Amino acid sequence: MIRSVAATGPTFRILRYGRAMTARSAPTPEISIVVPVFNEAGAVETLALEISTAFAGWRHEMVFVDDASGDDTRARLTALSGRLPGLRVMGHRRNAGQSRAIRTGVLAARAPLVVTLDGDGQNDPADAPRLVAALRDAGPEVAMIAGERRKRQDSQAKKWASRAANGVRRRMLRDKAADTGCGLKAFRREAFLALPYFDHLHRYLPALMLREGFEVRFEPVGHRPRESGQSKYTNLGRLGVALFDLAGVMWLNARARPTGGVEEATLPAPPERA
Ligand SMILES: Nc1nc2c(ncn2[C@@H]2O[C@H](COP(=O)(O)OP(=O)(O)O)[C@@H](O)[C@H]2O)c(=O)[nH]1
Ligand SMILES: [Mg+2]
Repeated sequence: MIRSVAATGPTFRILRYGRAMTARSAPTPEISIVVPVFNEAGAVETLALEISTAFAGWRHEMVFVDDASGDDTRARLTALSGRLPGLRVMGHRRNAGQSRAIRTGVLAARAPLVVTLDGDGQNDPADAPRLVAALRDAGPEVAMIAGERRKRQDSQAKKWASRAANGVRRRMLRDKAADTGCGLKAFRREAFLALPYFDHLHRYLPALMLREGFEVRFEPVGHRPRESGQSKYTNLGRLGVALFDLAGVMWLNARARPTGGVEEATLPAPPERA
């Protein structure tokens, strides 16, 4: 008898909203812009319009992923989708975190290149096309161009905590990344989906890309103050999981066994038939 097992529960059911079907049936985009949002009702409309302006010259789609917000983030986005045909609004049934929301968006993305931005408007959408163009023009060995925030517009306590966390992570993982918390990153969809998934994965993308043998580049980007809503992370909460995750990524690296590059043999042409 065949026995089958399936994961059950809301994680595997994705809800589609608004004009998603219309955006999904449009011509294949060059770039998918993925934005994870959780209780960002005050920011999402302006952000979606700014992204649309920044990518006006590109065949693009925006995939906003609402992570079961308690406010009207999702309703505001769906209302906007009538005005922005490139906007797709997806949602989780329960809160699953920023990394899971990014993964949901990347899985849904139809373009081979993806760029992510924070949903609170702190990343400037005007910086995003530069990263995407650099990735498009780079060789296939470059899997990601990651933004590094210059002049961070956050509290002093957050800046210190972030500097310390980045310093420890960089020393332990040797990923050469100065600012993995920056939400602005352009990467190849295929490369991202080749990485092992875990909660808070988004802070370890450079290390995990290097682990798969890809090259990662960094590009300075701007940063803006949060104009609405509240930060979803506390320094103490972040520290707790950061140590746990760091140990996990060190284990992953220790078990990586790189190939040094994969080659495919050129086979001789088959003999011509008489
Ligand atoms: N989907 C999702 N996004 C989240 C969650 N927590 C934070 N975010 C998003 O991740 C981004 C960064 O979070 P934020 O609170 O601004 O972090 P900070 O800039 O470090 O203070 C924002 O777009 C948030 O909406 C979450 O649980 N789920
Ligand atoms: Mg923020």
